[in-house]
Amino acid sequence: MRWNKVKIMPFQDLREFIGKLEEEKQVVRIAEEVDWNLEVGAITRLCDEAGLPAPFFQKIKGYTDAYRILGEPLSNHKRVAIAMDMEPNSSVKSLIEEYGKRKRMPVKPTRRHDGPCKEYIRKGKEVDLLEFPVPFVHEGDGGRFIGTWHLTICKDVNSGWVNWGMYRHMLHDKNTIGLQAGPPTHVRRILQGWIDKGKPMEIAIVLGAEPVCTMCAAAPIPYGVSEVDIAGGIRGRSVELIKCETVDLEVPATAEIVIEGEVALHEMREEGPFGEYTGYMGGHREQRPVIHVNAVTYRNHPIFTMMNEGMPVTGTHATQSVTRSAECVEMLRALGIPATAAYEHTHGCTLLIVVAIRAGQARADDVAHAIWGSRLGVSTPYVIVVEDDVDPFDLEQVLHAIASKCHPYRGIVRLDRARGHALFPWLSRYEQQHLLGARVYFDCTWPSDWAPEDIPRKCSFESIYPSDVQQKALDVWQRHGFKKD
Ligand SMILES: Cc1cc2nc3c(=O)[nH]c(=O)nc-3n(C[C@H](O)[C@H](O)[C@H](O)COP(=O)(O)O)c2cc1C
Ligand SMILES: [Mn+2]
Repeated sequence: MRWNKVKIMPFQDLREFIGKLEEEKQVVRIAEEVDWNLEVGAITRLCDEAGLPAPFFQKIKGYTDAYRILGEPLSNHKRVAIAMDMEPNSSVKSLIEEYGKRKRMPVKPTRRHDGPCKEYIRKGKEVDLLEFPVPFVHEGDGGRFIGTWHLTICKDVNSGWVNWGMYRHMLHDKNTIGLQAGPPTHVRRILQGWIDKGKPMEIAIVLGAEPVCTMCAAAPIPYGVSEVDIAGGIRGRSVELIKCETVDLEVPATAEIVIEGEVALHEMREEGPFGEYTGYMGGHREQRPVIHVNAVTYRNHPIFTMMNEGMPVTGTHATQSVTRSAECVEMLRALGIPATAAYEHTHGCTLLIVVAIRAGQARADDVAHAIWGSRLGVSTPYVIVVEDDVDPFDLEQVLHAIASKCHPYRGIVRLDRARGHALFPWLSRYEQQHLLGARVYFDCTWPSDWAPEDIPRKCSFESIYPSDVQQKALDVWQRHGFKKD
């Protein structure tokens, strides 16, 4: 199979990736003029709702055709597979396995002194973010959003470790933007370190990096582990970095747009809400940190990237379902828990994960608590644990396991007073503000104290008939023109 080939051919930049998407009919150039105010949003939302190619807008109202927008770059598993140089029709299971395999071989970045992201440099008073066609995405958003599909880069002020993440950025005006990032995120912890030292935090926001970098920025990688090295591993080649102009940070050299700035020390501004990854408007309008922009650098004819979150939630979760499922299996196995597979279904919108474990060799409570104790688990309050006769990717099998193996009282274990998240839709406003959440796991494993003969035997073709009888049945059906796949 093509994706088992040893050599990966990574994309050097977003433009090469768009070229490949064009070959695979996964992008459509939209030549007619569209308005950044809601029209770009409506077209991108329909793209996710109807499973359409990524819209590549060539002409935005009020802007020359030098400024373009690419919507939904990685909003289905086909485009994720293409980004990873895999067969476009690869199953999500194989994407997860391949991501897991490649991330075990991280590759350190290399440095460049010159790169396309420096074709235009605007500093100080020359900075005008309204130069870019920043979209007003959903009716009801708190403003135009400049950061919806990007990398946010900052550095731990004490250790020098560099973090890549993705946190929404609302545009306030021509040189200030917002930051919305809850306590589980690394930027939040790093920002606290700078505040404790009394220094404004340096930050860089990158739009239109080569696609794997952006995917890895949003992956739940532990504190202290470098997302840039993981991105190098997934690409099979180092990421090329270049120094920023005004902050002591480095960014991918082939990026389309780089925004450099500082998070003001004692200044907050109203930010939000925004149509969110849960499929609802989220993040009430509240006082949130402010970034003062010192410089913007960009390529000739820059391509602004964006992701329209909403319901159905397939867009954002095309990448999240891959990276988070792979991270979960790796984390459980590192703890000695024999997880055979895990899948964070796209419509669980990162709140729900299904984990399969070897029957009789692990306990559901260990699985749930390991997940909740990890970087991944803070945003995943629903855990469903099945045994390895159930395929966690198959929702019908998972539903059957819940109905047939999970005791309605003892099998559903609830935890009150667990950490919540400001964007969990089922929390009250007060609970969202104070991060007062709850968690639950569904134990769909047979109780360990049941005698083997008391465990109900599954009554399926493969489990109930001897192999010679199975073969006979297959032969009979085949002679009648039917095949079991
Ligand atoms: C499209 C998209 C938008 C996101 N927006 C936010 C956000 O606004 N705030 C936030 O805290 N996390 C957001 N996330 C999730 C974080 O990127 C994710 O938790 C990531 O692990 C953060 O990186 P970190 O672990 O290095 O902090 C978003 C993810 C995606 C894919
Ligand atoms: Mn991180």
